[in-house]
Amino acid sequence: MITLALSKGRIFEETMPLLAGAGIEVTEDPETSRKLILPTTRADVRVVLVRASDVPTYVQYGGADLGVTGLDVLLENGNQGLYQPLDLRIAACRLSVAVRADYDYASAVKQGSRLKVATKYVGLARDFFAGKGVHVDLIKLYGSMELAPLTGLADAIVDLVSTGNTLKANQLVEVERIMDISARLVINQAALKLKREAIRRIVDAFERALRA
Ligand code: PRT
Ligand code: MG
Repeated sequence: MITLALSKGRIFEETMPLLAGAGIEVTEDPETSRKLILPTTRADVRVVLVRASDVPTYVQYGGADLGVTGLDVLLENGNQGLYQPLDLRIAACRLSVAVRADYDYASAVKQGSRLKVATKYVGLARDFFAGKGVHVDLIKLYGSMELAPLTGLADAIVDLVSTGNTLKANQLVEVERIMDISARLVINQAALKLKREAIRRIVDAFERALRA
């Protein structure tokens, strides 16, 4: 049995077309089903649904053989012991700094002001601002980062942006692009050895789908 860890939402939806090429289709809709283990059209492959930030943990400790997770999650939470053979180029976005449209970020940076930055990505934000020599007070949030500058909780946020619509709807502007993000295939090292053939077939299917 091969167990693939996915998170509901964009990762699940954008992974499905890549699996279809291997004849793997999930036979239940994760949005309506309450099951956390979903069967597929291949008797030897199942999907487990976990929180996006839990995918690397499941794969690292063998709760799943492989998984699909954002580069943001891998870089922020560590990726020890995970084999990462493929950039799947799905769930694409960028990690950016955003501020209120009326906040003069460039001047604040130039003057050496201490910035209050709210983010879920404390590690990535710390590295980024340290690299620029900007002093920051980091405020850890678990969601709705966009609210922080609007309420005075922070001067800036570090968050993922894809269309930019969420920023726009909240009168925020993107002032720096930290890095491009996409989803990666991750594989448990032991599974790679013990279930080599079965995993190889799935990786091949992903590769074919990427080339197509
Ligand atoms: O939602 P939950 O708390 O369970 O977990 P999650 O937010 O980590 O999961 P999910 O499914 O939202 O995201 C999974 C992965 O998708 C992330 O780890 C990223 O690698 C990737 N991804 C791609 C995104 C986005 N695009 C994205 N736009 N993740 C989140 N967003 C959010 C962003 O945080 C912001 O709030 O969407 C909003 C901005 O979108 P636009 O289109 O308005 O710019
Ligand atoms: Mg989300």
